[in-house]
Amino acid sequence: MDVQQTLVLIKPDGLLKSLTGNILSVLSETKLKIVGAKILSVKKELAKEHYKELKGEPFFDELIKYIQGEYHTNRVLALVYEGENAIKSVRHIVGSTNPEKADPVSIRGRYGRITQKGVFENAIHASENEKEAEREIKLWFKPEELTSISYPTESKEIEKHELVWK
Ligand code: IDP
Ligand code: MG
Repeated sequence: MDVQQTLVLIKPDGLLKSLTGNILSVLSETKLKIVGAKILSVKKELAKEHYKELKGEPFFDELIKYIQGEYHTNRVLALVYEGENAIKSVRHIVGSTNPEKADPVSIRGRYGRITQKGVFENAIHASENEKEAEREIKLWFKPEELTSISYPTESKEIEKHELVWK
């Protein structure tokens, strides 16, 4: 089995409920290593791009609000895990999408819930397959933000304004 990378997001409900430590402990059981980590506030553009395959679902608008933190806190912890069979191992420990159907000892089974908002609050996101993992890692992280780079890169001059310390 190949060494893979997978994207994990601790969603705003996970952060609001102070579940970060608990979730990271469960993930550490996989023995995978973290090769990228950052906390961020998710812009609408990123939210829509991340969930673009679900456009048209009845819960899509709520899902975009949910990941942007409109129901909880505007923070998401994004991580990249690396190791053998990383994608399936993480998905297994994360559990089913619907937290009420998820194995009770999976992360979503333990910490997720269904509310009246129309979207499952399931605490965590994990890439579904290799294609999605590549797309999502490239969407959420720059190569320089990862300690291990598994996709081709190129050097490009980028002119832009960014916020710097005064
Ligand atoms: P996944 O997160 O297990 O890969 P997806 O089908 O990709 O599941 O859906 C993305 C997210 O959208 C889910 O994690 C959940 O928060 C929400 N979601 C998916 N299906 C439903 C549904 O049927 N009702 C409400 N929310 C849903
Ligand atoms: Mg998915």
